[in-house]
Parts: sequence; C-alpha cells; structure tokens
Amino acid sequence: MKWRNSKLSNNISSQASIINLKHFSSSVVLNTIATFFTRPGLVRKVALLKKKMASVSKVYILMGCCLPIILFTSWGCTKSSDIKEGNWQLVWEDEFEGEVGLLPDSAKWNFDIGTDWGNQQLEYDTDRPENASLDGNGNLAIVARKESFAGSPFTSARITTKGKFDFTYGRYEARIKMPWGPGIWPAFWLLGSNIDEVSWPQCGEIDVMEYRGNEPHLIHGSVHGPGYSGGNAVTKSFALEQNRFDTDFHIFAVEWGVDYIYFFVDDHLYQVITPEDVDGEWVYDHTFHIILNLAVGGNYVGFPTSDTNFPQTMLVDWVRVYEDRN
Ligand SMILES: [Ca+2]
Repeated sequence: MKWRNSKLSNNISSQASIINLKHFSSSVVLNTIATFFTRPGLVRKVALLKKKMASVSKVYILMGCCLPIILFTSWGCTKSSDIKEGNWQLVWEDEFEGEVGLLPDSAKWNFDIGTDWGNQQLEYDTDRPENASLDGNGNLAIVARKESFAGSPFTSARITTKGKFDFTYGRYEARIKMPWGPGIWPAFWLLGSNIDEVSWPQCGEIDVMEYRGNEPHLIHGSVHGPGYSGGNAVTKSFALEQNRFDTDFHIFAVEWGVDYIYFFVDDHLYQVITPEDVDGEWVYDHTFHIILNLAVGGNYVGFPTSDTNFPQTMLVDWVRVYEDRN
C-alpha cells in the first residue's frame, strides 16, 4: 500500500476498456487453463467462466479472429503445469461475529494508530469503535469519518495481525464490500513481518486488493519489493463487467507459495507473479502479516471531492488463511 508516484486516472471508461481487454486476453485465458487442467471446483469454475464468456460476447465477436493467436500466445507463456494446486487447510480466520459495536478481537488484531504512513494520507487512524467495530451482522465495519481529530480532517482505522498472526505462504482471502467515492482507498494486504529489521520495501508487500473509490468497477493486485516498489510495483487490475465492487461483497484472494503468487477475484485468476516477473530480489520467503485499512486521500488515490460522502464504510465479512498441506 505504499505508493508514491501513481497518477490518478481521470478517464475511467477508457481505462476500463483497456483493462477489460487485458482481462480478456490474459485472465480469462489463464482462468480457462486453470479451470480445465489444474484447479479444483471444476463445475463452479465452468459456470463462472460461462457467465464471464456471456458478458464479453461482444468482445468475442470483435476479437474472434484473434482468439486462436491469443490462446496460443498465452498458452506459451503460462502452461497448465505452471499453475500449482493447493491442498488448502484452514489455519486462521476471523468471521467477525459478535455484538454491534465490539472492537475487532484483540487476540487477533492490533490497531495502527496515527496518520500518513508514507502515502500522504489525510485520515488519522484510531482504535475507537467509531472507526472499526463489528456491525452485529457478522461483519467488521471500518468507517472513515469527516471530523477533525488530532490535527487531521478525517478519521478511519488500520488493523494488523503483526505479532499475533505472522505466516509464510498459503491462501489468504477476504470477503469485502467496498465504499465508494473520490479519495477513498480501502485495502486488504500483507506486509513482511521483518519490516522493523530490514525496512520497506526490502520486507516485501503483497497487496491482495487495492481500490480507488472513484473507479468502483476496478480492483488492483500488486507486489512491492526492492527495485520494484511504489509506482514501479508489479501490478495488474481486474474489472467487473457492468458491475461495481461497492454494490455487493466480493472475495479477494492470493495463493502464495515458493516462487509464485496468484491473484484472484471471486475465483477468477487474473494475475500470476513469479521471480521472473520482478525486477529485483524475490523477498516472499518469510513471514508476513495481514492488514485491513480504509485510507482517505493520498498519492495512490487522490483526494476527496464534493462528490465524496461521509461516513464511508468498508465491510469485511471474513478473513481466512489456509495452509497448503501438499
Ligand atoms: Ca462474517
């Protein structure tokens, strides 16, 4: 989540078109390969793929002639044998069940209290239930508010598992419903737990999901490490077809193993990162911890406008971590 040089896109529709084509040419093909050759849940994935194919039928017509070429090219880049299948066993979870107003379980989560975090964020992150608490319906609500607090014009929250759950490899997933509005920046991410010893970005960072509130149909998955951080991170976007991430819950996940990180939205594999894809050291071989936060403003997302309503709420139904027992 440390971005320093990213530019705010003002052309959502054209960017969406580009991303959709990228998604079509790589994600759908990868998903096709993964579905039919290596990953579990064949029936469900075929159903998802059919739904996806229906939604991009116009693209199919336009690109029909190119399809064999794309398939051939993608097959050459990512063989079915490259996609590893995990035998996932649940090792950690928070379902956020409990009475409304309760703080997140202190046995699992810490609050990072303060502001900026290196990104020029505007909010002050507190440990108050007004900014992070259970909603009584099985969700954690992280709430950004417009209020003057400790010298900042907004408040919100940032919670981490550092020192309480630090883990290496596995499938990390969360079911989240996004807020919406310019300058709103929710994220679900992993940070190297050795950050105090080696600092950032040497510690490594895996952004399972980032989202710019002014682009509610797009999410982004990234890794930051030495030589490829901030605006030079290795990243890819996933766009919903005629839908938005703030109107319902979606599942965001990574599957992280020795020399690979896969990125998923609702079981669509849309990005594969291996050591060959990073322009620097591969630093994803030690323990990381989980972070959930909702930022207001900052270099990555730009700043709130008159179109941004407050309070803004990021709802998290659950966070689950699985270990590969293969
Ligand atoms: Ca829940």
